[in-house]
Amino acid sequence: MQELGRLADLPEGYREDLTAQNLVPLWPSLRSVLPPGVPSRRTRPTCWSYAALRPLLMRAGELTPIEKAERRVLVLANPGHGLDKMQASASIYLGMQLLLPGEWAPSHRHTPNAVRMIVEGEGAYTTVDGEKCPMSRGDLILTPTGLWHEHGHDGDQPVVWLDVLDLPLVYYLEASYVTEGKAQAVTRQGAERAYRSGGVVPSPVFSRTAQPYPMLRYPWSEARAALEALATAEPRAEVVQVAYVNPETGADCQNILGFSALMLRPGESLTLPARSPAMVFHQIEGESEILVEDQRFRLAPADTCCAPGYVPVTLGNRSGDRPAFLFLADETPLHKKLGLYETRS
Ligand code: GTQ
Repeated sequence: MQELGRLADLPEGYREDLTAQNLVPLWPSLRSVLPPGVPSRRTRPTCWSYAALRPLLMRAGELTPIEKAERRVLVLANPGHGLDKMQASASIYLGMQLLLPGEWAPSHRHTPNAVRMIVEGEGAYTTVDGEKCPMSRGDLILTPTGLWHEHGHDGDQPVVWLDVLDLPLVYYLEASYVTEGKAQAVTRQGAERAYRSGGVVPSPVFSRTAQPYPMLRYPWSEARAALEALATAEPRAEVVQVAYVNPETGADCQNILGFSALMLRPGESLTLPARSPAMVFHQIEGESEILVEDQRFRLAPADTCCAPGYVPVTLGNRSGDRPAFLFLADETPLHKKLGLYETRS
């Protein structure tokens, strides 16, 4: 590839004349914005240990009352982007949120989409668009763009969940903002039960209007059972994985990030091919090993790691007699909508 002229090759006076007119020569930067073959990625393979994070999160509970935090969150920041950027990948934000018994995180709504993956504790709930969603380990709860949400806690132990947002992307687009609200009236509960039966969904013919987000809560007991059933029904399936979808359309459950759960059979190891989107892995149950570039992460329950796009990722179950369950978040819906999605072999 042809070497291009550098900034230093240009006379200083000329450079100053360009700057004075808010002009920049492309050629000294062309190879950095359009690198050959593979994009440059700031996203570094990074792992966050729950055992290391948990005491720091509990300490935040002592140091900062909920009224002074609104959302008491420690952000899982990728050092490749700079910790102050608070992002795990180009489009993914991750945070561990703590709610103590009796606390309330007030209602608001914002443009970025969020989901919560419940990590520990019982008795908390989040109310999304009037629907009260109880939180238990492994449940996935959606908070799509623009929907009111607040978190409460009637239990007696700390509750922790992992927030996954497309905040870095929406912020980059200069489209990120919040609106504060007042406590919501609960108008629904258990709406996800309408989608529980295999292959049938509530008929839209008479009374229902198409809802963009018909299902807000995906109980782990159901997703786990689906994975086990899939492993049994298709014992030779290369990957035992289920996607969290809009049950009325079968499409991704949110617009920008995609979510799935994956089961590694006892002793199983598999390689996901290199694909353009960055990915996040969170260990729900069991123990995994994850190989990304030159990094080897050993995940225990509640550990979380991320991988940049365009590299293969090898997943292994560290146990020979128990399955391992992972929650995955990635940028696939976004890449597909933008026409950027690629798989490489
Ligand atoms: O719980 O609404 O981690 O608004 C970041 C921003 C959580 C939330 C985060 C938020 C929330």
